[in-house]
Amino acid sequence: MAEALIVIDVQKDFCPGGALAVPDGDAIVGGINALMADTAAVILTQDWHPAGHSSFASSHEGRVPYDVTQMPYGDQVLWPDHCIQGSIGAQFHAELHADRADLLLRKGHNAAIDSYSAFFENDRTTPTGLEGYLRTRGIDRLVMVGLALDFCVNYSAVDAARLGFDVTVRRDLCRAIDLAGSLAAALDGMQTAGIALETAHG
Ligand code: VGL
Ligand code: ZN
Repeated sequence: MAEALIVIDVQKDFCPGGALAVPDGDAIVGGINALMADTAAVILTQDWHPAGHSSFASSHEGRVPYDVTQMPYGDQVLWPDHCIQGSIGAQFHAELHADRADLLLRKGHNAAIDSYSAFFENDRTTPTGLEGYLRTRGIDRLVMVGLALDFCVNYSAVDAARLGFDVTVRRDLCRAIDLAGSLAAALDGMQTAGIALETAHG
């Protein structure tokens, strides 16, 4: 069985100067390029929201970014408008070697449900199709890197572990938003899920 590298949401809007900038988000690009050059199977995910997406604070009267609201599927943080389909902010970081990828997986295109995870939308049941893609390629081990460690990387890693993949998160190739303790909670949750948190591989 084989290993894949999953590069989560290394997009302009999540880097300094972007709409939902993760502190130091661009500092990981060089390391990710090096790791991509070293891994046989590479998948990039791309947050890809329609304008007016339900995860945007601007879609909710009287709400501001980083408020938490109740959705039919549970709590949802309301974000600044970000990664709108076709926008500059939705593009991969200019220095990311995106040409190296076998698969680009877009997520968050359903206006009614956010999708942090590369595997399921935030209802934790609507699949993106990535599980089937990996299994049919005979991939059972995943290394994850990218943005943001406490949201999309965390959800993707926990879902992957739940699906039975062997998951390693390269912490040094991730950066976090860290909203109201979200980083500590994410690290805790990933550890509990049996995910290996490493700062170097191999
Ligand atoms: C993300 C918040 C909203 C992420 C995506 O990539 O971690 N965070 N959309
Ligand atoms: Zn998003």
